[in-house]
Amino acid sequence: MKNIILDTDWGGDCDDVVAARLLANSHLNGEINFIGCIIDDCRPYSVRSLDAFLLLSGIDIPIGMDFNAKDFNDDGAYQKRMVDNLKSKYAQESDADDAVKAYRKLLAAAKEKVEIVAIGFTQVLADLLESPADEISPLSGVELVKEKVAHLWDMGGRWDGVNPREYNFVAHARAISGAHRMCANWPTPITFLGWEIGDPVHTGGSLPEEDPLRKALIDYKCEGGRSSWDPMTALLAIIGDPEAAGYRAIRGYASAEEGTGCCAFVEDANGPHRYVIKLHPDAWYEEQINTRLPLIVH
Ligand SMILES: [Ca+2]
Repeated sequence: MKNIILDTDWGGDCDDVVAARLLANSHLNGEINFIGCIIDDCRPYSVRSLDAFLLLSGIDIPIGMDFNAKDFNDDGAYQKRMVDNLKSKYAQESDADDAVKAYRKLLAAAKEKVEIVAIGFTQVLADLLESPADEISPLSGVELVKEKVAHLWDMGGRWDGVNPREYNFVAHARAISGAHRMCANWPTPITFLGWEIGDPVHTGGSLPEEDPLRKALIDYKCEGGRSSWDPMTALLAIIGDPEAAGYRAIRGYASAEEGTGCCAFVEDANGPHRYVIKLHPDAWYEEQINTRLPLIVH
C-alpha cells in the first residue's frame, strides 16, 4: 500500500481541511498509508489544530512545521476553534519538528515508496532537496527523495493558458522561490492539478454542522461548500491513475519563472511532468469527494 505525506498551507484556505479528511478516511478504509503531514505556512495554531483535526478523524501521525514561513499571521478562521474544542498531542507549536527534519525522518523510516500530496507552497520540498546528509540519513535530500519518493502530486499552477499567476506559485517570495526550485529540481515525476480544475467543483457543504470539517467551512464563510483544488489533488493521488480518477493527462515540462512564479508548460511525450484535464462534469467530481467525507470514527 502506498505511503502518503500531506504537505499543506493549512490555514490559508479551508479546502485543505477537506483534503485532510479525505486522506484520513482513505487511510481508515485501507486504501493508503497516511504517514505524516508537513505544514508550509506557519500560523499561531497550525500544528495543534491540524493534529487535533486528524486525531478527531482517527489519524495519529507526526507533523512537521516550516517555522520560517510566517508570511501570514491570522488563524485561518478555523484553527482556534479546533484548538479550543479538540485535543492535540502537541502542547505547543514548537513541539513539532522542523519541516525538513520531519520529511527526512519520514522518508528515512519508510519501508515502501512514498508519494507526496502538496496542496500549499512548495518551499519545503525545494529545501528538502538541498538538505545535507545528517544523523537521520547518510543520504542528501535529493538522494533521499530519489530513493524513497515515487511521485509528487501538486496542486499548483494554472495550465489552461488563461493566467500564469496561480496563488500557490506566486503568493509571496517564499512561494515563488519554492515553485521555481521545485519545478526545476524535483527528481521524480510530478502531476499538477491546476487552479482551473478545482475552482468550480464545490465540496463539503452537505456534512452535518456538528462535524468539525463543516464547522471549518462555516468559519471560513463557505457554509455551502468550498472549491476543491486540494481534495481533488488528494483524491487523484489516492486513486493514482489520472484516467481512473476522471482525467486526461498532458505530459511535458512544467516551470515556474524565477522571481515571478509565473507557470508555463512545454508539451513533450517523454517529459517528467503532467497536468490534468477533466473528463466529466463538475458534479461528478463533487459526488466522488462528498461521498468520502463523512467522519468514520466517533
Ligand atoms: Ca491549500
